[in-house]
Amino acid sequence: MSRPRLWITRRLSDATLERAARNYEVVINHEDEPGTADQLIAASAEFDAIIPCHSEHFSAEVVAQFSDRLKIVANHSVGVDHCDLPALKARGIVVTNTPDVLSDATAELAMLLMLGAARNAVAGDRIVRTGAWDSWSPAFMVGKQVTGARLGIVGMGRVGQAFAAKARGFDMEIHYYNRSELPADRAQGAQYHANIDSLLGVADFLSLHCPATPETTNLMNAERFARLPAGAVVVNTARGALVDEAALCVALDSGHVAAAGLDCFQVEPGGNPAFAQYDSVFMLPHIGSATRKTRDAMGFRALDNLDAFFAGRTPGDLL
Ligand code: 8YV
Repeated sequence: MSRPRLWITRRLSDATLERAARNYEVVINHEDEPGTADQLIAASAEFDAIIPCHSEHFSAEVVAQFSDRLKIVANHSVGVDHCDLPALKARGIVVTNTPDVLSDATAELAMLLMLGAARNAVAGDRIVRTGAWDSWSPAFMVGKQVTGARLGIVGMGRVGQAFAAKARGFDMEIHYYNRSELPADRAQGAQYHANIDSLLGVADFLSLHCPATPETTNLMNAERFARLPAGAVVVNTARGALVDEAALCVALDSGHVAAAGLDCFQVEPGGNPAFAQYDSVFMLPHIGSATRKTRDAMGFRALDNLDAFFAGRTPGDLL
């Protein structure tokens, strides 16, 4: 039997590409540019499977133009807000993602952003790097202490729990809002809030770990920023859609939000140039899961899902 034809839309890790080539007839997008709507539509006629990233958009409009050949979209991401799942399902196309394997890497980056935002990483790095550091005083670059502070986590799924585990190392008092309360063995002492407004009231540090859905779009708006304790620090490693960026600027201007650590933006790539004026905003370019170990694990997880599908089994991460 001929091997299934697989399109890999971006340059995945070498180990992933080597493994994929052993079992599939693979075409790799070596240019590493995001796949366009036209490319996706054309690929649906030429390939049995696609491994995309969050940079390829499977909108209902695109999926409606697919041919019948494409059988599975095995995402190389945990987030699937770039996929119209009902539209793909209606076409009989199987969709999978890569949960678990990126939780630690993303939680590490959330910790980096939280610490960097709280402790003047942007201004501190610049003043040393540019040779402008010419004085010192006890009042110089005084930040907000993380150790022992109250942390509010929105979305206590796999990444939220991994971040809580790391925050326990800083003796933080952990609170969370989630659709449902976690069993005690997974909550590990974190205090549940049945509604987000209750959580915001205690969140000296707030970290977002929920998916982007129509319900969570602009979850953090002007009203919700105002509910945070004065001087709160906000961290987002989930999706840019969760934050009303204009409202965050207003909250930063007033000082009500003291600082923010952002890996995700409403517009990607590119981010929001309005944040450049704030030394209190520590930014990274959507690299939460970008470690060598995690990239291999994400690629292998996507291939595990493909292998199961083509062996006639249900993929482990079927959505
Ligand atoms: C990835 C992510 O870098 O998995 C996700 O949802 O946002 C990131 O970890 C990206 O999606 C890779 O395709």
